[in-house]
Amino acid sequence: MKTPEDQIKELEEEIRKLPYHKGTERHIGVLRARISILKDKQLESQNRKSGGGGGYAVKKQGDATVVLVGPPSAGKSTLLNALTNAESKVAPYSFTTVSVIPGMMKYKNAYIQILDVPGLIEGAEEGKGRGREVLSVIRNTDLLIIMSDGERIEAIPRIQAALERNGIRVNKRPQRIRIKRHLNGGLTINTNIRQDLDRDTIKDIINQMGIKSADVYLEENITVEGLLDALSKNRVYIPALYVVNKADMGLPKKIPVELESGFIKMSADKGEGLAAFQESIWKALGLATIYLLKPLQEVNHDNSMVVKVGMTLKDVMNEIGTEFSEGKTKAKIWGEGAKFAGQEVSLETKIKENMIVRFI
Ligand SMILES: Nc1nc2c(ncn2[C@@H]2O[C@H](COP(=O)(O)OP(=O)(O)OP(=O)(O)O)[C@@H](O)[C@H]2O)c(=O)[nH]1
Ligand SMILES: [Mg+2]
Repeated sequence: MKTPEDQIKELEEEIRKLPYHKGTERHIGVLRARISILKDKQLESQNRKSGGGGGYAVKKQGDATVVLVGPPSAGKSTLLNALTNAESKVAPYSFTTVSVIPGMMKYKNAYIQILDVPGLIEGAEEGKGRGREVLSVIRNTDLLIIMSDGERIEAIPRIQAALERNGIRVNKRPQRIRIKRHLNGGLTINTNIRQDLDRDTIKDIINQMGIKSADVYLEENITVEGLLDALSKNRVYIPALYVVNKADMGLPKKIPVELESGFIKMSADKGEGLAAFQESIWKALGLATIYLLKPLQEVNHDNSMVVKVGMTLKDVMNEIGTEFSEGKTKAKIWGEGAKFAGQEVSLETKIKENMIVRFI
């Protein structure tokens, strides 16, 4: 019997041989759907094998979790030690770190957990070493730092590609596709937006993924990739920052396209660029600090709280103790976001970094 790996290889080979144009689009779409199903099955069985009791299971702690990945000797442990209380072994040879080392970074009242993981992602697909477990740690993080040095900058897109092959979408968002499944009635495709893909192609792909009856709403111009992602259970979407370490040794000569939108330079062992890096983490995680006042308290910065950008005052109220908010229906705000000191606002108001709030 053919293994799933063989089947995937055969299907990929078939796609490679086909020219891509309108006439083959539908057939290629179906083949890609079949590959997607096989890969999902692979991922599921690997996750089962590596799940439960693995030595890498690290409890998530703090306000958010960040994972450092990169090729061996990029300086991941050096960086972790510089930012946190951790003491991860640093050495001038590869694969020094062999398990997940957690550290806690305090920044602007927030506790951010940073995990230093072994440089095992490339090759993880072949089930090598404990790469599988590293991938499962990455799947559960809030932010990824992909780190290399100037000489090996191409390791960054290579690692990103390896993550993508494992269903981890880096710096992407899911396409806007909604699927309402039914027991019968066939497939209907609903959209107000011009689609590059034919309806028949879209229907064939959805059918191939095992959905025979559903109302499908396409709220943007979808791609085959986006559709397959929406139909798969295994996709995660993780924001990432790119870091080029060892800037003291020189910067890369050629910048890969993935990094054209920006990257962070630093020298972890000289402590250069670390403050800007911390601020980038804070922004990428969408964290903000607000200050809460008790009912009769004067304006002060005593009670800080770490929240997520985009939260409303009502969301904040639902997260805090009653001493600040019991029976309250509105709020007064000071500082950032307030038109004047003590402005009265509704609970639908969105928080801003450094806002001072009293519920009334
Ligand atoms: N020149 C220079 N060397 C650095 C810098 N940061 C780290 N190093 C050195 O690079 C080597 C590897 O650093 P580690 O922190 O052990 O690297 P790692 O990424 O944790 O490596 P593995 O655990 O093997 O994956 C050590 O000799 C560090 O002293 C830097 O900013 N500049
Ligand atoms: Mg290390």
